[in-house]
Amino acid sequence: MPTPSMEDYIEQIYILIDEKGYARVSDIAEALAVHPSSVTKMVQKLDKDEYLIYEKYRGLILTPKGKKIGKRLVYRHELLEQFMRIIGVDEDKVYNDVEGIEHHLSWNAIDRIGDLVQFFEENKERVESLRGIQKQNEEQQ
Ligand SMILES: [Mn+2]
Repeated sequence: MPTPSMEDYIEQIYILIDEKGYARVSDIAEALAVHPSSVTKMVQKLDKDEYLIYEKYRGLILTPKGKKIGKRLVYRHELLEQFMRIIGVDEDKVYNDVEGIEHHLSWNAIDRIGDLVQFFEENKERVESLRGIQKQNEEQQ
């Protein structure tokens, strides 16, 4: 299993390739706000662990294993953002909160959160009813 830091890289590389067709070391460094030399180091490790293939002057491509996990990591991030919005977290906190928790939940918890999101998505009255409780609680504070 990749470490949290490896997960951040794989997730970002997957997004870059999905959006631009390629992922350069400089783009990855910018997206993750890290030094390019850290990216090179991590990319070499990811290559060694067979998540991607890195050729110095030709860029990098994800292996099937890297693609599969990248896709899951992006799904997990998006699901958790959806979850945060459903439970009513302030929009300006959603992204950072997801970044803070995404690596620390089991896939079991992710699947159950998926059920919960589905439960609310299937019937918007459920969201309204949750908002009612939230309003009550905020008024009591
Ligand atoms: Mn993320």
